[in-house]
Amino acid sequence: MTQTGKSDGGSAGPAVLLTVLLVILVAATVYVFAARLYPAPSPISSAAVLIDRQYNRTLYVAGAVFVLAQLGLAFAIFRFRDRGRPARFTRGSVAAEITWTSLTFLTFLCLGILGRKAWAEVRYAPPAPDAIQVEVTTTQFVYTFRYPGADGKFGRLDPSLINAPAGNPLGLDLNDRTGNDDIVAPDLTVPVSRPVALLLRSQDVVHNFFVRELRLQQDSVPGMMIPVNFTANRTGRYEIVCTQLCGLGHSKMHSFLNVVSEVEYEAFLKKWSASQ
Ligand SMILES: [Cu+2]
Repeated sequence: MTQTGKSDGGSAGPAVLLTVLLVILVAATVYVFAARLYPAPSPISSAAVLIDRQYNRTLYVAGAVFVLAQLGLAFAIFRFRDRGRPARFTRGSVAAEITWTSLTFLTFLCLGILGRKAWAEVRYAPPAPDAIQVEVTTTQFVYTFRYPGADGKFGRLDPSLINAPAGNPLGLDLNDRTGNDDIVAPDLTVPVSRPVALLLRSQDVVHNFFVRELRLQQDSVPGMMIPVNFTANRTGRYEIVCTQLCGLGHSKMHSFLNVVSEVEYEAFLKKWSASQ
C-alpha cells in the first residue's frame, strides 16, 4: 500500500529488463556455438576424433542444461515479479533437491564412462611394440627431443653434465655407450601413421606438451616420467605449445611436430645422427 492508501501494483520494469537480458544472453551464447564461429583445427589422429566426440557430447549436455536453467530463471523472474504484495516464504522441496542432485551425478558418471576410452588410449594403454620412442624434455623455455638411435636404448643422463651452451642440454653422459647414437633435436619429427610413445620429463618447473590437432595436452613434471601415446595420420607441421605458465618466457615456449613420410623420417634420422 502506498502512503495515499491507493493499491500499489508493483514495478514490472526491472523484471522485464532482466528477463529480456537473459533471453538475449541465451540466444547469443547458443548462436556462438551453433554457428561454429571458432572451429577447432581438424583432428589428425583417431584418439583426437574420440576426444572431439566426447567434447561434443559434453557440450550438448551442458548446453541443454544451460539453456533450460537460464530460461527457467528468466521465467521465474518474470512470473514472480514485484506485484506490490508482501513476499511469501517457501521452504523448498527435499524431493526436488534429491532428484536434481541424483540426475547431475548420473549425468557426470555417464559422461565419464563414455569418455574413458579416449582418455585411457592416450595415457594408460601400453605403447605398440613398433612404437617410436621419443623422450621430451622441457626446460625454461625450450623443448628438447631425444631419439634412442639405432640401438633402441636411451643413454644415461647426468644432471651435473647439463650444459646447453656447450651443446649438451640434457646432460648426456658420453661415457655411456648406449647414448652414443642418441639423437637430440629441437623439433619432434615422426613418420605418418606410426605409433609414437613419448616420455615427458622436466628439468625445472611444470611445463606442458600441447598439440591442438592431436587434442593432446599433458603436463611435464620435474621428477616424473610421464608416458603419452599418439599416432598422427596426416602429414604436416603442427605447433607444440606450453600451456603452463612457467615463467617470463612462457609465451614464447613452443616447438613443432613434423609429421612426415617414412622416407623423410629416415632422412631426418640420418641428418641428425651425422651432426652429433
Ligand atoms: Cu613452459
